[in-house]
Amino acid sequence: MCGIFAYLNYLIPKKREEILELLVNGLKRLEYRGYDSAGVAVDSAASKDISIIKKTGKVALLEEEIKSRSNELDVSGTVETHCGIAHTRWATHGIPNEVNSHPQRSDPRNGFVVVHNGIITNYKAVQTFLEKKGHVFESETDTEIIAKLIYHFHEQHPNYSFRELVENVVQQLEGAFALCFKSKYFPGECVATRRGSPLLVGIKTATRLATDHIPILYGKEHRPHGRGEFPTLPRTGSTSEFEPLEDKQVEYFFASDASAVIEHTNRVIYFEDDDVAAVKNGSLSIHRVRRGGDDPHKREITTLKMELQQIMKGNYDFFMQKEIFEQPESVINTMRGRMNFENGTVTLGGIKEYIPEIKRCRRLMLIGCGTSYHSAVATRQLLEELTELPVMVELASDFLDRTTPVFRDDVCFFISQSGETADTLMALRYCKLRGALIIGITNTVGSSICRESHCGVHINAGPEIGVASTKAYTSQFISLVMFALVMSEDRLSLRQRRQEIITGLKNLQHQIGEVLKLDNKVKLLAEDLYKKKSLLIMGRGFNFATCLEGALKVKELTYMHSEGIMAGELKHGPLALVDETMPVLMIVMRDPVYNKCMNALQQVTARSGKPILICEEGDQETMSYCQKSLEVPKTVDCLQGILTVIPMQLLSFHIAVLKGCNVDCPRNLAKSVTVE
Ligand code: G6Q
Ligand code: GLU
Repeated sequence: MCGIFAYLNYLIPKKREEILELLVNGLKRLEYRGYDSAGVAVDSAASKDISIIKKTGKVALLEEEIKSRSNELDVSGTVETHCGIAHTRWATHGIPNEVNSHPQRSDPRNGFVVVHNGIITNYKAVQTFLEKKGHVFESETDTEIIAKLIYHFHEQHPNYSFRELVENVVQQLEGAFALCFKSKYFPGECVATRRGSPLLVGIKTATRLATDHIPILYGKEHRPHGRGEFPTLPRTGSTSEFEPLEDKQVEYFFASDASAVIEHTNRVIYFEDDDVAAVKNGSLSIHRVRRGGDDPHKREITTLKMELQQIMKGNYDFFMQKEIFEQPESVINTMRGRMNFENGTVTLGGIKEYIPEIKRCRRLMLIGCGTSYHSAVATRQLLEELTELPVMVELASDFLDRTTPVFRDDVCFFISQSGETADTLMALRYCKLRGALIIGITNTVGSSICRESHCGVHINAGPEIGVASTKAYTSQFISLVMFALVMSEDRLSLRQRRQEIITGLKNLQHQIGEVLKLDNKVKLLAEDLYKKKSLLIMGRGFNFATCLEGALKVKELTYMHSEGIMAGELKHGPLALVDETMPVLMIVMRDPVYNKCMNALQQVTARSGKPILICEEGDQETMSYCQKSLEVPKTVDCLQGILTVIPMQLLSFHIAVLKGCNVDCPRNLAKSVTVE
């Protein structure tokens, strides 16, 4: 949800000013993840102490604060070896304010400072314990216990290394976390760890790295003993830290995701849950306390292919706008190497081996949140048609609330742009525990959902930075369509149907381009709508998901009430909302439910409603019922939702701009929802 960024330079002289700039820039790269406050901790100039600078609100405010304190921070001074940690917070415990911002500290002298992403569920018990020991808490966060607990262990075991102290701390923590620690007792060192929240490290050296992996060092099994006291782990002793480098000069960049690291290095290691990574004397080591059955012996260093420009705005004013207009390319990227339009075959490399098993399953379950859930709604009908299997579509949170029965012969899809959504991830673990086959559909290589799935499909939509999901939706949609095609490849009776879908996919890029040409027309509609209080969006069949997704876009971006209404439900309640003042948008395509949609249209106009229509290009007859319409090219019915959702993305975008809303970071929302 929030962002962690830490920078360690070893034997590379840097001005404090450069270090602070680097930390702030790292945070700027992570801004898109959503946050409410920010902070950094660096070595203080005058003494061995640590300076913490925190600010509620945007990173730019933190930057100003740092500038205003440049004398005190001695920004022109140079340090050869230094560790700085930084954070953007999205509050879960305690309101967004400076005291609650991170880094959190162990004591007024800043002995240990920590940044945290996630939630510690047992913080109350730890806090009570520490209060009894005389620790005085200053914030309302769950995080503060972490800083104080490490201090407590340090006082108990002054000989323990920084890494050993952190290992002891994480033994006591329940919940989800990614953590980065800094300490005045261990200058120039950094320790980072994760469980449930993402974290990686980028490594930069002047010469090539001497290795492509870091071995994992395992500690002894922890057997808790004692009451009331926190038992500590036996010392692992002076394990010789692995030295991966030929050249001792090195820089490390710890971050929640690669966007903050890529401008410095493309060599990264994604940490796994319970890895404790420590940098000491310029060397990185990765420890795990326990050795499980199939634990690997090393963590590979991955070379990232992502370019920085991919995550910048390009020629657009907003990331969301850029991402909407990227869809002709992103849909192609999703299909690249998978769709063979020449011979009409589809290959999904990531799940290929599992197809026979999937074909034998009892049912398909599609699970996700928000927009990702809508992509499941959008493709359910086609999946039912082409697989002839029962298909359940579930919101992850509700699925977990119901403790839904899941069986070994179920196939469960977890759809998530970020791959880190807590509810989706927990639903995944729930299903995995019950023996179901787990398929991840994500846009983030190396994300938790990716790693924990048995197999999966990367939607390859490229980084999506606008909080409102757009190109990820159309790519998720296409991924699921391709899956349906794979499942039906040997069905003679479906040959024609499959062929029309494959042709539809082939033409999509061009057709999306055509839909995007509606931009100006949509903008004019937005001018009519932006002062209204509400917008009802109606449709059914293959286009019902567009109504839900369109309404979600309008809500999140414009703060205007909007509702996606199943046209078949109109008479059962929503029709009461309709009068001459209520804005209504209706999707009416020449598909099998056309006549039913027309009935709904007439019910609306009979109540003096003046619906805006999204219909097929050139459908004069349907357009004659409405004053305003947007014509989109016709494609095969099951793909039409891709073309009808784009005007909705544009509409919500233009309304948001006209209302002066923050398009890329709508209030109260975050890109990656790593809490329940
Ligand atoms: C929509 C939002 C949101 C998102 C969910 C699920 O515009 O981005 O609804 O789709 O929070 O996120 P993931 O797809 O990353 O799991
Ligand atoms: N739970 C912590 C807090 O409220 C961290 C939240 C976050 O992930 O930013 O401070």
